[in-house]
Amino acid sequence: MRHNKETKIVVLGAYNSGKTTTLEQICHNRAKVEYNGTTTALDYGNTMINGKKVHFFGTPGQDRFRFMRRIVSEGLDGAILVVDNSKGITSTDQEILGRLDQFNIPYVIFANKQDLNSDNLDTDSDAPVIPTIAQDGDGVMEGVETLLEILQ
Ligand SMILES: Nc1nc2c(ncn2[C@@H]2O[C@H](COP(=O)(O)OP(=O)(O)O)[C@@H](O)[C@H]2O)c(=O)[nH]1
Ligand SMILES: [Mg+2]
Repeated sequence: MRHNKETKIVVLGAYNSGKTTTLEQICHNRAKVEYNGTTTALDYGNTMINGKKVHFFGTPGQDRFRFMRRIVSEGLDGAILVVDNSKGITSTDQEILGRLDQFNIPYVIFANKQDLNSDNLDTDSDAPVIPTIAQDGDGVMEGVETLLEILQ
């Protein structure tokens, strides 16, 4: 039951890119399902931004949980693709980018782990690329605000 003042954002990306860490930086109210420190089913959190409630859903990166990405991505307003900048765009990221573009879903790309590699991220996407260090919170809220501006 979603109120129309509420926004649903999905955090996507390859395994270990920093999705859960990003969500932890954004959200004050959180829930997650983990096994041995790895997201198995989903991450969820919400927060108020400029008087609006924004819901964030994280997804597992492993291929065996691909079906969860589809369920979690139902009815989304926008997406954040979290890329490990020390690895660049992986095949999982490429597949996600293809889907986002195909369905015209507004999104931003977080070029995460800038502390490990601060080179420009090489991508053929037109979406804004925001450099982040999720574990320190660097760039994260700026990136969320960039996405929310695109959604308006
Ligand atoms: N060096 C570095 N490590 C990070 C950064 N963000 C996340 N990590 C680490 O990367 C690992 C995977 O992060 P996690 O958020 O669990 O990734 P997920 O699988 O995408 O949810 C963890 O050990 C994090 O502490 C970052 O900006 N820099
Ligand atoms: Mg995770």
